[in-house]
Amino acid sequence: MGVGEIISFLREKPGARVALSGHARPDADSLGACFALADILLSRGYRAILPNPGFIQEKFHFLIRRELIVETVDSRWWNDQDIMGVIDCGEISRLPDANRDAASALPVFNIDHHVSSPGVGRAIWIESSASSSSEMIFRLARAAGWSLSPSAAQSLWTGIVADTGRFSQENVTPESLEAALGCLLAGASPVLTDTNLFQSVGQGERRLQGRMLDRLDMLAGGRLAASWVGMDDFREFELEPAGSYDLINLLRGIVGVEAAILFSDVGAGIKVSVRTKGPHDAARIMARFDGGGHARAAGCSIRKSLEEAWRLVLSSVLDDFFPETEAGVIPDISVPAANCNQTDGKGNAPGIRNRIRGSESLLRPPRSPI
Ligand SMILES: [Mn+2]
Repeated sequence: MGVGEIISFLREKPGARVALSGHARPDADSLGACFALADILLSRGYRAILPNPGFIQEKFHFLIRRELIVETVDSRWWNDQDIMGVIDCGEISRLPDANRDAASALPVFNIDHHVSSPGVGRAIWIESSASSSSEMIFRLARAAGWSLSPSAAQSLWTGIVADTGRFSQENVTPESLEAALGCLLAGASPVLTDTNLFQSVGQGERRLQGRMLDRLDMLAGGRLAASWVGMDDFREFELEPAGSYDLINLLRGIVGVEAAILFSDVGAGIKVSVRTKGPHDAARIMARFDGGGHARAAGCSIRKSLEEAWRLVLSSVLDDFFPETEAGVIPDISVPAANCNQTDGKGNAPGIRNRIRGSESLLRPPRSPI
C-alpha cells in the first residue's frame, strides 16, 4: 500500500478524532513527524492529539506543542477516539506501553520507514527508501494537496535532518532533499533545528560520552567498536536513561570501524544499538534478537544482564560480519553496570583500567556528579 491508501483512509473520516503515536523513547523524527501530522490534520478539521509520548529529551522541547499532548489517559478517553495513527513505528511492540491496547482496538493507519516493520492496522504505508517518517509526512501532505504551516515545516525539517545525519547518509536522495526544500520554503529555520539538536549538548551528556569512550573495546582487528553505559552513569550525570545521547556515532566515526555496537543498561533490560558501514546489515542481525531498524542503523532490547547481552550480541556480530576473524576473542565486561563507580582505592574505576590496557596515563579519577 502507499500514500494513496492513507489519504483515502483519512478522507473517509472527516473531522475524526485522531490519536497519533510514535514509538517509545521518541527521537527527533518520531516527534517531528507526529507533531507535524497533528498540525496538518488540525488544519484540515480533524481533532488530532498525541497520547502518552513518554519522556521527551530537552533538546527536542522546541518541537513540542503542549496543548497537543495528553498523558495518563483512561479507557473512557480512548473510547472517544475514532482512529489512531502509528507513525515512525511499524509494530505494536515498539509503541509506548500505554498506547498498545488502543492500537489493536481502533482503526489504525500506519506510516513508517523502517525496513523491518511488518506494519500495523488497516491502511499501511511503509517505505524503507524514505529517509525518515518526516519525509513521508511531507509527501503525504503534498499528495493530498494539504499545505504546511511554518511549525509543521520546522518539525519535518528536524526529522529529516536528524534521520539523514544532517544530510550525510545513504538515505539522502533527491526525494529527501525535495522534502527538505519544501520545508524550507514553508518556513523552517535550519538554525533553530541545529541550535537545539547539535549546539546544545548538556554537560552531563558530554561527560557520558567521555565515560562511554573510556570503555571502548576494539574487536575484529579494529573493524568492530563496542562500548556500554549503565544506570550508574545516568544517575551520576543526572540523565534520563530513556534519552538518546549521540553515543553510537562516536564509535562509528572511528577510522577503520565497519560496525559499532553500544549496550545501554536502561534499567528495564539492555538496549543494544548497532551502526554499520559497508556491506553489513544491522537490521538483519538485530532481527535475531527481536529488534529491527535499517541496514545502517538498528537496535534491540534484551532482557538479560549486561554481561550476557554483551557476550551474546558481540559473538553473533563477530560470527556474522567478520567470520574470517578469530572467534572467542570477546573481552569480558569485567564491571557490571551496578558497580561501575567502584574504584580500586587509587581512584581508578576497574572497568576503565581493564579497557585501556597499558595506557596508565589515560586513567582519570571518577568525576564528581554535576
Ligand atoms: Mn525515523
